[in-house]
Amino acid sequence: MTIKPLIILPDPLLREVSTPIERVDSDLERLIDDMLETMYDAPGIGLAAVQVGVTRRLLVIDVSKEDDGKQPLVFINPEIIASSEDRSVYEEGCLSIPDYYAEVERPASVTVKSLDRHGKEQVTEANGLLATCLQHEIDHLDGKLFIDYISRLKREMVIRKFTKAAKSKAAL
Ligand code: GNR
Ligand code: NI
Repeated sequence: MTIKPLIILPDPLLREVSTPIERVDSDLERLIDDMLETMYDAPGIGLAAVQVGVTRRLLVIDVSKEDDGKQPLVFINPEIIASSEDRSVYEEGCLSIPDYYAEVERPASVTVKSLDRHGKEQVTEANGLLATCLQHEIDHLDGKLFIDYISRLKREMVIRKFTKAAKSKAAL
């Protein structure tokens, strides 16, 4: 297994719409394992394939507490088929926007249809942190970031800061 480098803001890849996965084969299995290793190493509670440079509709999540051991979840071609009317607010962060956090309001519960790592259809009813994380990750597959939900002023400040950081890094 391999820890892959993370794609960081303002990389335009983060704004691409990822394409559906057509075959669950051994190459995909390897990508899933690399994504899980990359997520645990970061550490993060979720990771979309685009964050390791692969614009495919695949994400991994683990929202378990440390004491309960690892509980990796894999979602291939995930689709939100139902969302609750009631909302919840979480302080979100993103491995592609390191060290920036902001509160985001989203549906408190969602139902997600996807394929599991064996290509079998699964339906997941999520609430709490898992519901927020699933929505955050599925947004990535559509080129959307959590900073799209904050004020334009704050968003532009964050983008400017990361653009400057990328430029000074490139100049080295
Ligand atoms: O590690 C992560 N934590 C997190 C916290 C609140 C809401 C969403 C997330 S996802 C994030 C990892 C990440 O960037 N996934 O795309
Ligand atoms: Ni993210």
